[in-house]
Amino acid sequence: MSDSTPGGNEESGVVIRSTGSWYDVKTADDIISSRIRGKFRLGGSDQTSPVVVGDRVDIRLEPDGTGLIVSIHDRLNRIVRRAAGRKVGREHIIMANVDVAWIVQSVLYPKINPGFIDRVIVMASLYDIDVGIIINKNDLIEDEFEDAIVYWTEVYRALGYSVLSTSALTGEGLGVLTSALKDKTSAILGPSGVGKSSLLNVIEPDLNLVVGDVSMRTGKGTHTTTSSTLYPLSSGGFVADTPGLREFGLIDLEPDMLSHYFVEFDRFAEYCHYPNCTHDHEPECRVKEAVESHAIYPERYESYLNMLYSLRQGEKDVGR
Ligand SMILES: Nc1nc2c(ncn2[C@@H]2O[C@H](COP(=O)(O)OP(=O)(O)O)[C@@H](O)[C@H]2O)c(=O)[nH]1
Ligand SMILES: [Mg+2]
Ligand SMILES: [Zn+2]
Repeated sequence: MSDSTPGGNEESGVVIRSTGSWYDVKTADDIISSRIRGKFRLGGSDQTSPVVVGDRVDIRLEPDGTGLIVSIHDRLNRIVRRAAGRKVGREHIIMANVDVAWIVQSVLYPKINPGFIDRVIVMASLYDIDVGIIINKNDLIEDEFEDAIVYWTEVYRALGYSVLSTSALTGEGLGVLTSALKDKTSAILGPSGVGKSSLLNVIEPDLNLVVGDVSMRTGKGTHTTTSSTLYPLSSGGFVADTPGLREFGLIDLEPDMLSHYFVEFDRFAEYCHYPNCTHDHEPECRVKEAVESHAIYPERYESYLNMLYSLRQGEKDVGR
């Protein structure tokens, strides 16, 4: 993708913020406000923006101190979802070059949504991005739903994902999260209101991110973070606060391939009668048998079917 190598007045850096027409590029010792060269486009791709947060770029330094992005390095991976609204069918890249995707959920306001977790896990696995789960607002746990929180924690731990129990209010679990973020590039993903910005404010107080109210009527957060931004961490590494994702539409995935991204299905799927079994209606399906015998969590199977059906319909109505 590079059409030039950094020379005398060129430097390489990472895009840490995008405002639409300007991009903040962090170089070795500066942050340079940069534009994109007029005709410069990523070859033939169908994206909402050619340069995204996390991209490694080469910039040419202009006499006025701004930069001109002249090339984008190949992306290792990306976090992408099907764009919602009028741009349905197009992809919306949330961030590029991610080491770990942390899925944030909360105990209450809004309550935990395993369907969302499963969708992000599938997307991240598709691009070989490690996944962790944060269940925030653990200060709000009360007897009546404690069992549910314990249950979901067990489900995802049993699948091999780390699950952190945190509170931005009391600071619980934040030492573990801080160590997990060190020296990595991490994306913090989740719906509005779960406490993404609040968690980052505790970990890195200088960030002063705006924290939103949660509507008492709908239990949903307000969208205060409108685009992804990468923040350098004082202990090393970068973390991205991302806009609240109400829905997470899958893209780049054929329905037949979906079950490969449900890690616990694999060891049963290889014995299904039909080699291309989708574990839906087919007879002699070992995955369905495993669900019946509780060797696979029924909620994960339900989530799988929801995703399978929406992928088959081309995700016309993106699941929550
Ligand atoms: N009780 C409690 N409230 C929290 C916690 N974390 C965030 N909140 C509140 O949840 C609301 C949304 O927080 P915010 O950080 O803006 O969420 P974001 O939309 O995910 O970035 C705010 O009113 C926060 O004060 C927590 O751990 N416990
Ligand atoms: Mg926020
Ligand atoms: Zn099957």
